[in-house]
Amino acid sequence: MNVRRILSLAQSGALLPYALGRFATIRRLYSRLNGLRYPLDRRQNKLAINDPIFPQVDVSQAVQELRRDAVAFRFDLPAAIVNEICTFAREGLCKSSGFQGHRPFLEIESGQTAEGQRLAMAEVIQPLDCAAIRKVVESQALRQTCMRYLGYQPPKADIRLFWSFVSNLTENERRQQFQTIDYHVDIHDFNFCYAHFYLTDTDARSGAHVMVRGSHTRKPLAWLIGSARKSDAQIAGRYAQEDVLTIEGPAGTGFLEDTSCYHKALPPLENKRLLLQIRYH
Ligand SMILES: O=C(O)CCC(=O)C(=O)O
Repeated sequence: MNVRRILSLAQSGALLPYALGRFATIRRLYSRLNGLRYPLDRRQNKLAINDPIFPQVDVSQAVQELRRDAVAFRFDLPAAIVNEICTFAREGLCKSSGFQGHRPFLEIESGQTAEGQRLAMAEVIQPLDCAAIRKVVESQALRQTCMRYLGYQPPKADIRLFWSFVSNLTENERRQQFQTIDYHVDIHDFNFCYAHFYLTDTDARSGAHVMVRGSHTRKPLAWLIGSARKSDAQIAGRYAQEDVLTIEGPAGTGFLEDTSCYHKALPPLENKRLLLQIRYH
């Protein structure tokens, strides 16, 4: 890591989590301390959760799956919510590292600006202006699962709604636009739990998310120090093929993930992807 990156992490207050958040013991300790500040509401454990968005979710089972695999499935969104978010995203303004300011999605939906700048991604601004997104963020099934997994009521939820475009950008050009096409672990905070929702049909040719099951707790000691990124060859040499999951699914497919596991995004080759990402921490 270069000096500029260290300084920018220090300025944003993320240096300590970057250095220490990768150690499971530190994360556990942080959870304990946060549990005092934002205590679990244990009465809620006993109440049946009647979540209108995720009636299918069994919170205890989801927590177990997160602990074991770093991923819990079945958080699929109803079609009405998917449609509302898609309409919002199509009508919205976007920001991107590929242009200054904001542009309507409809001007860049081809993955290129009018000036010919090719785009890896564009983020829809002010996602909380969408009522359907607010409902998802506040969903009890989602919050309860994250809360029980983390051991405290997560005080923050960061929301990103973003398009990943089909384009012939090189891998390096994608990296320059901050597309996470390399395996990495997230270490911007001590502890976190992510919810991901595909809003477009997604498969390996349209930007699927790839993760290594169980790698949140199974990392070689040497990998805990230094770069958070790993190459495909390093991952293939370390983890069983059957633990590398390419998560495909129709629009609405949702899953929770402890992104201290190794994960990455595949660059879309045939269709663009719209993803809603919520980081509870
Ligand atoms: O876009 C994706 O599927 C992955 C996103 C990711 O890797 C991240 O936000 O850390």
